Amino acid sequence: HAADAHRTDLMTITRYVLNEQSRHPESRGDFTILLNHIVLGCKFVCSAVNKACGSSKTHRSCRGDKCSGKLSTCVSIKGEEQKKLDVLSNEVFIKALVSSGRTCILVSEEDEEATIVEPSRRGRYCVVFDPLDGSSNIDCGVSIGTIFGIYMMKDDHEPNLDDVLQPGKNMLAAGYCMYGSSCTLVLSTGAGVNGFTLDPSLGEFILTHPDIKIPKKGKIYSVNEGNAKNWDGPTAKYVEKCKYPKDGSSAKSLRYIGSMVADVHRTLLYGGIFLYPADKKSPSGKLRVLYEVFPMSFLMEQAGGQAFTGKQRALDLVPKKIHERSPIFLGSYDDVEEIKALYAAEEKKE
Ligand code: P6P
Repeated sequence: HAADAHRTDLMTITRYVLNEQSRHPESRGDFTILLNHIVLGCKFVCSAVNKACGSSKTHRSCRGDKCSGKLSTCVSIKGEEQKKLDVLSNEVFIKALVSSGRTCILVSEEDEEATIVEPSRRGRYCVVFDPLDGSSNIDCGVSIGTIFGIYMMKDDHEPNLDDVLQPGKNMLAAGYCMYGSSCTLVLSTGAGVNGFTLDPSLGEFILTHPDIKIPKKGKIYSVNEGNAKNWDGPTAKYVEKCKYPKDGSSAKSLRYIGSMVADVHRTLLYGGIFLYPADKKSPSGKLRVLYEVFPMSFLMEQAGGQAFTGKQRALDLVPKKIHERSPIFLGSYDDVEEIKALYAAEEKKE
């Protein structure tokens, strides 16, 4: 009957978080309420992203004549004027987070300024998020995703940017929701990493990947080789080592999707290393600290991997601006150790 029990003993993400909640008797269920609102946003975006569209004009609420043939620029929900999917996703998450009544400041990749929640709707949590990371890939069907991180406000004062300009190690939770062949939400609340898959018939995220641990060493490296001419010494040396290992081991495989959530999800499950280094063109790399680097680094550490900026442990970084960028090397513990050694050797030379 064990199998039956498994089938009928549905561990939904809400039940999982409630169980987690019992580890924090002082909390008043606020985190569960907050997470439920994030989950609601993910369900909405999953639905919007998965509507068949393009020139087939099969989009449920497509307005035919005005159809741009591109989902990324045509999501007309309830007759609203056509909105880019990432703009719409951002509005949905902002509204869901404010209506949770548990947040006080929000930082979104889509908004230049942080959102300070009006006093009557405020709670103690600060959420940093990219509502639809990798959205440039949507028209070719590549998996994209929402990435988020959650801080507690520093103290009971008027919320301000200091509440979100905290090192990533202060995050209480982080996660991503990947919109691909299935909708998978990967979450850590600081006690390991768990993956939940949306069961469309139930409209619930069900625990499908309990206690994810990243392999200690991997056979895959993931980087945009098109930037090779701009890399610094240690990155160039490391990638060379992946391709032409000197110790007789086999070369690593290159897998690069160009959508961070998809590349990180594969790295988490299969092992290996994901790199977005600094280069001559972008001395701070491309990826954003608060809502790309920190959440993914938090998850990697919680899964037994690590994350490095080229200078320090990624989660020790203290951001000065909400849209600040950083180079990032994250993944299997041993693989990141190797590139850390190359940067340390370079530093000794200087
Ligand atoms: P590049 C997508 O635009 C994104 O922000 C991440 O999702 C992805 O990892 C990265 O940029 C890809 O950047 O320069 O390799 O195209």
